[in-house]
Amino acid sequence: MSQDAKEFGPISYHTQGDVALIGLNSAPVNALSKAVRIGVIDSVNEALANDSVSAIVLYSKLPLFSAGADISEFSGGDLSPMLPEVLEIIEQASKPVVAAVTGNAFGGGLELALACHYRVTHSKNKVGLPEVHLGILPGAGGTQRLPRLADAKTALDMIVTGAPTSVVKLGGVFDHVVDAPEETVEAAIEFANKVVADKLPIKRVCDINLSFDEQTKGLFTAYAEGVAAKTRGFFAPGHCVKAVEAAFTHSFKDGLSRESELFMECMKTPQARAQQHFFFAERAASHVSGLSKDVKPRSIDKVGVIGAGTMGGGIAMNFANAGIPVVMLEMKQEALDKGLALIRRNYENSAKKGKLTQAQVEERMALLSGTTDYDSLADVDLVIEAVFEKMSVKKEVFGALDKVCKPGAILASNTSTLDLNEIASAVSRPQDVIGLHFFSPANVMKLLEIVKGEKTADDVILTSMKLAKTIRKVGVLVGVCFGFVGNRMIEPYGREANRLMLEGASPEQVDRVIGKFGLPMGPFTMGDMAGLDIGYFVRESRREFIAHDPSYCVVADKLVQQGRNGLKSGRGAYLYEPGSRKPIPDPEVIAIAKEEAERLGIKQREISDQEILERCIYPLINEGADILKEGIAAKSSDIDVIYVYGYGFPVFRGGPMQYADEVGLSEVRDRLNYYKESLGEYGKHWFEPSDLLNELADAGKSFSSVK
Ligand code: 3H9
Repeated sequence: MSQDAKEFGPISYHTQGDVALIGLNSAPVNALSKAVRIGVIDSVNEALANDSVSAIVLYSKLPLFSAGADISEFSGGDLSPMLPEVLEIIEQASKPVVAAVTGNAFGGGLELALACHYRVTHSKNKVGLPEVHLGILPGAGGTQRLPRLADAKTALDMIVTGAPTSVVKLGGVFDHVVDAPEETVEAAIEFANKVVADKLPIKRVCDINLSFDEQTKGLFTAYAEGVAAKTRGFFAPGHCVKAVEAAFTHSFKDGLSRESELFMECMKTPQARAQQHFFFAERAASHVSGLSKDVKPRSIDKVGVIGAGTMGGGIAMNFANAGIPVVMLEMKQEALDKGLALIRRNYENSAKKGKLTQAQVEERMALLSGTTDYDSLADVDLVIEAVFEKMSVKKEVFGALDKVCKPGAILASNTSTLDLNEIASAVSRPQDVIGLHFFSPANVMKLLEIVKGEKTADDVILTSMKLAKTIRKVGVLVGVCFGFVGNRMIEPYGREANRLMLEGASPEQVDRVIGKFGLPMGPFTMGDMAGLDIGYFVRESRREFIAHDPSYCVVADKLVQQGRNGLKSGRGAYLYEPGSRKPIPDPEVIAIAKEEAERLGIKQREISDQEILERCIYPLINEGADILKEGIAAKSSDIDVIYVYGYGFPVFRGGPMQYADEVGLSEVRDRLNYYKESLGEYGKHWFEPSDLLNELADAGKSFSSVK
């Protein structure tokens, strides 16, 4: 290290020969915070002022080059110097600046590299402009500089999808690509020395001119149309296309202004707030407070799954995908064979789509074995039961596991509604019992609700949270109550959808309103897909809690009693042509609703879309408030993660609790009170605002303020 080594905040500076080395060193991910921006300017100025320095290399001292702008700064404050100013200083520097892109460069991190005069990286690296996932667009020149180095289509793809891209596919962007990550900095220094020795020009991306020929024009028109269809409901993708187009239609300087204008338009939207909230929500879910510091996770090298049906099979696939052997238990060999054959079919389908090679299919199948004998579970580290949702059945299974599983094995239930503490009472080691609630299809859905029982040990919780990451799920820790977080909140949503049908709304009107709000499907289509008999079965087990409301899901009950179990029987809330999943409105269902409404003395009327939305979504939020107050969820953002990843709640609304914060809690509370008054006895019973909602609304606070 040279004598002149210095630190400018989180930026390190030293020289090696004629080259000044500027190292980004802001753990964990080199987010370009105000301190980093100031440090970069100061160190560049230091190098420019030193006559013995002839070139600059900008590199990272961390594995990542940079994760881009510091997202936590987006909520405000004095942000000067802004990132575009920093990049302007670098681009206009009078000495050549080489970026040594040692690791991933995302968002502002890639924009920083694009503002340098040359870029060196290694062939295993990936870079990207993921701003669109935060509801914004690259706002530090990324939309103007990237198309000047890559072609228009590549730039559009990267900016509109936000997907990380291998540097190998970005020939025009990088000037030199080495094989190994650890060679990158040395190669960049060599490159800088060569630029100086060979008197190569300072290559400023801003000097490149682009032309907007007919072919490019056509590309943008087609792209804009495609994006509108593919990203329905999202605001930022369309703006991304407009910003990239400006690189072709404007001068560099004007293009930057246009980018900045479009960036600010995005930044001001509720969607940007929602998506940025969600970015942190997802990460915060993995931080579980209250666990003892010394706690260590247990190792999970072999897993048992009880039940080889659709759920059990899906669960098993997660572990096989992560390279963990699984033994699946069924009572009958035939059911076991069927389950394993179904898994094979799933993998073969992925292979047909090119997502897996045939060798990978075989590797994964080799990790899966079957048994009809509980004794085969003696050596597993974790066992997950996915059997029939009935307490007596679950307790019997846990009793059997208690006898055969080794000490320290984690005994998990995939129950979606039942009392985990009661299940744990069936074993002599309740500290090893936890709920691992997968969502269907279990090999696809990202959510894992991790249910902590009264006696669950800290290391069992920690192991489960870590395991979620291993199998590429987002684990959220919740407490025990009927339906836990997700299904408990979906109950009032389904109840209101059904009641609205009695009051005169059609299933297709309700589904249209919910679809427009952004969920992938409305409650009636969802019910038909899941099977109406499933909801009926849950209601049967809870008749005592709903007996006071004679209107409770009566139409759904009637449909099931008539054998209309949904998609699988070709008839549910809708009709289905054989082999088709397209719901067809059925006047018979409307007639049943009318008949039931008359019987119950409910006057049918025209119902506005706004009422449908509020009556489905606000009671769900109200239930979330109770869940938060009771500590079933530790924080409102955990509920949001559960809803986005488990129920398809639109990420551009940030989840139900963030949506409520955005609407304003006093507004949500007022509307609940309105329905409480206007819907008679029904309203009085179901629309009472939760205590927490009242408290927060009175104090002008949000759910996110509850810590
Ligand atoms: C942008 O650049 C805008 C510009 O175009 C224009 C500006 C004018 N900021 O994900 P991890 C935190 S927008 C602040 O668990 P991994 C994260 O919250 C930015 N914090 O690690 C977590 O904190 P905690 C565009 C950030 O290894 C910790 O770092 N860039 C940022 O699994 C570790 O994160 C992006 O959208 C940030 N930019 O994944 C990239 N990034 O430990 C966003 C991370 O307290 N970042 N943190 O929970 C990522 O995609 C991933 O973090 C990354 C690493 C792949 C980089």
